[in-house]
Amino acid sequence: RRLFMSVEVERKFLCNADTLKKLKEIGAVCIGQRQIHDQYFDTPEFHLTLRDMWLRKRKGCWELKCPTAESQSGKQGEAAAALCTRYKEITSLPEIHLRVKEVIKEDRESEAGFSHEDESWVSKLNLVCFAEFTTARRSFTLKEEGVQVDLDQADFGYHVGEIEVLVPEGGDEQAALEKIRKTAEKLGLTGDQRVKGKMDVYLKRNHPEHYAKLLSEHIL
Ligand code: V4E
Repeated sequence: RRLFMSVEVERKFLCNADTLKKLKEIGAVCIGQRQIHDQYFDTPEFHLTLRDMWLRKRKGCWELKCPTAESQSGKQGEAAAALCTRYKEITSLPEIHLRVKEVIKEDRESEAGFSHEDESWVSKLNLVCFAEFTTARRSFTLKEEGVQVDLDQADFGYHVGEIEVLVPEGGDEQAALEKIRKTAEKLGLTGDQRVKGKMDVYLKRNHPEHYAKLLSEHIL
């Protein structure tokens, strides 16, 4: 299970016909395959995503991914770190609600009788679902401690891999970056280009206006 609030350090990569073979060669062990259905929410004015905040419902649970102080790893770091993203993952609903409300501000007056029991907070904050898709994910663990590789196939036809390390709050993010760098090297990843995530491809196709806004603000 995910920790209450951890930082996910991640590097995406393009899969090819060799990826599975390579994973086996370096001793990666498949730990499962599952379908993930995600619904992403934002206001019609994009209050959240324009701040690089990603609110989603996955398997009936709310999750919020938001930038850390040093989310853009590579800005001052080495080139390999520039290929990684770092996001705080929040899974406590009261904490999610607090952060979302903070951003959307109270143009929308205070809600008397607020409760997490039902989902009225979603509509009260004018949050609507802007993206919904299902991903078939195969996950692998590596000998390198704490490193997981996911191979994702989204239902809209995009295939992407991720090397990720979850760092508990206050943990060593530099060590995580180093583990990811080593794993990428073992997998023979050569490209020095950032690889697009599923959302990037989804929005470009389905919501070009939203996509253009995020591009112009350097969020995607
Ligand atoms: C953070 C983010 C988004 C939310 C989805 O994150 P992502 O890691 O792409 O999805 P997924 O399904 O792999 O989540 P996990 O199961 O690992 O928690 S959508 C866009 N972003 C920002 C972003 C970015 N700017 N650049 C890259 C390479 N990735 C994500």
